[in-house]
This record gives sequence, structure tokens and C-alpha cells, in this order.
Amino acid sequence: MDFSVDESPAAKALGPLFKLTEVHLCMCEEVEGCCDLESTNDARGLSQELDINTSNEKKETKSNMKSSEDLLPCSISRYWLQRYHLFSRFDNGIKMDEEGWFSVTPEVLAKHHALRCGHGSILDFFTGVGGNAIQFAKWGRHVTAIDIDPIKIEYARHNATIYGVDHKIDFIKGDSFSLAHKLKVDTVFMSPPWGGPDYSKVKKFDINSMLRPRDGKSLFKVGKEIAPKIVMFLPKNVDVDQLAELCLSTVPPWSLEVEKNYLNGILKTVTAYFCDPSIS
Ligand code: MGP
Ligand code: SAH
Repeated sequence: MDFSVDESPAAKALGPLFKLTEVHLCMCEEVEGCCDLESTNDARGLSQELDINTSNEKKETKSNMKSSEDLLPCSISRYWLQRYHLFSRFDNGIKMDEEGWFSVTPEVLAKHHALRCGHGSILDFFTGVGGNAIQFAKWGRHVTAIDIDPIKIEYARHNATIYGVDHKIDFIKGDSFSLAHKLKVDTVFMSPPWGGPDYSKVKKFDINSMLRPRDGKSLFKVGKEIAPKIVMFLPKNVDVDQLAELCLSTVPPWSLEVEKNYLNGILKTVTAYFCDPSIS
């Protein structure tokens, strides 16, 4: 994502309410309590070392775990190689389904989200297999976790027990949009389906036509009813102008921080932090 504020009339119009930041994190084998470096130089240096570690890990994986890997569809096997980056406790019995594999937030980034989201109650609007919900709970948040898919909620609850945080999460199987009017929290976290792994085939990801099950405007509208802070986890090729447009659609406009998420020196995703100016 090569972005300059000059390319976005909406970001320009937001002026000081708009911020573009980046975070550099390091995916290493032991994420828990390990090296989620937030310093660019350190992260880059270590990522070179990690490339070596990662390839060693892949060789070991191929020889030791061949039979498990063979059971996975081809499209998923690349995620299997990253399994300990997705869940450091993977071998304790983590459960995943196909969508879970390609959608789960890597643990080090989910921890970063938890630390960035501050204090208070949080709603995980699209829980999946629990990558984010687990870290929110682990880092002290009261979490409500909703998913429309019963398998996802079952797996998320199971995975949360592996991290010893299931008792800190209220799991709800249901349609978040239908339940939204009943909920009020400090922060709503939205990690929606991006239409599958092909999201990166287009130059700019259009939040108004490519997000599922509803567009970016609808997510922002429903999020505002629930919380004064909305955090959206989005593709690296997201159209920043469209995000800034969401803020301009409110009176007074909300603030926006667009955070580029680098893992081992590579831009992977974008996290957008929207905030009602009356609380910031
Ligand atoms: P990716 O680009 O599909 O994987 O997803 P990878 O291996 O980084 O691809 P490469 O092109 O860099 O080799 C990167 C990350 O985005 C995943 O680890 C997920 O955290 C997140 N992600 C991917 N998809 C397709 C989705 C999605 O549909 N929804 C959500 N919420 N997150 C996703
Ligand atoms: N952040 C999650 C991944 C979320 S993937 C993690 O780290 O594990 C997106 C999820 O949104 C999928 O599990 C899908 O079932 C769920 N979803 C889609 N439409 C929904 C809806 N209307 N209400 C609730 N969940 C929904």
C-alpha cells in the first residue's frame, strides 16, 4: 500500500483527525511473552534471522508432519506452515476450519490489537475461531464474541479453553447485525470476511463492494450505534480514501488512524481505528 495523504481528498479534509502509522511485529516461534517488537530497525534485523528459522521449521514440518499436512486442501497448506504463528499453543489441540485457517489473526498481531484497544468492554463482531477474542481476554478485556457460524463459535470456545480464558468471554452464536441493537460496549472490533484469499488480486480493495456480508458503510453505521471506538481489520490494499469518507459522513467527523501492519518486515494487513472525537 503506497499511500500519501495527497492522494486522498477525504483524508486531507480530515486534517489533524487523520493519522497514518505503521507497526512492525515479529512472528517468532514462541509468541507468548516473546518478541513482539515495535521498533522498525529491530524488527527488520530479526526478521532476517527469522527467515532462516522459518525455513528450518518448514523442513522439519515437511518431514515430521507430512500426514497431517496431506489431509489439508492445497489452498490451506501454506497456512499450516504458519500454524504456530497463528496460535502458539497450536499443538495443545487448536481447532480450525477452512475459513478459520485463512482468516485468523496471527497471535502476535492479535496481541497488538488487544494492547492497542485500551481498557473497557469489547465486542468481537466477527469472532471466527477466536484469534482476536482470546488475546482480548488474555490482556484483561471483558469480551463478547459473536459469530454466525455455529462451528466457529464451538471452535473459538474450545480454543479459548486452551489459553485458559474461556470464562472471560461471552460466546454468542448469532447474526451480529441482528444483535447489535442490544449491545453497548467501549470498543467494537470488526474483522469481517474479505471475500476469501483472492482479495489481494485487485489493486485497491473496495470496502463498499468487496466486504462480506455487508459493505463498509453498513459496518461503520452499526459500529457507531454500539461503541465510540470502532476498530476494523482490513486488507493491505484497502482504499484509504473510503475509510476517511466514513469519518466525514458523521457530524462532527470521527478521527481515523490507519495502521499498516508489518509482520517480519512484510506489509500483511491494515487496522483502522475510528474514534468519536468527544471521547478522545
Ligand atoms: P493472506 O494474504 O491470505 O495470507 O492473509 P499471507 O500468507 O500473508 O499471504 P501472502 O500473500 O503475504 O503470502 C494475511 C492475513 O490477513 C491472514 O493471516 C489473516 O489474518 C488476514 N485475513 C486474510 N483473509 C483472506 C481474511 C478475511 O477474509 N477476513 C479477515 N478478517 N482476515 C483475513
Ligand atoms: N478475527 C477472527 C477471524 C474472523 S473471520 C480470528 O482471528 O479468528 C470472519 C468471521 O465472520 C467468520 O467466522 C464468519 O462466520 C463471521 N461472520 C460472517 N457474517 C457474520 C454475521 N452476520 N454475524 C456474525 N459473524 C459473521
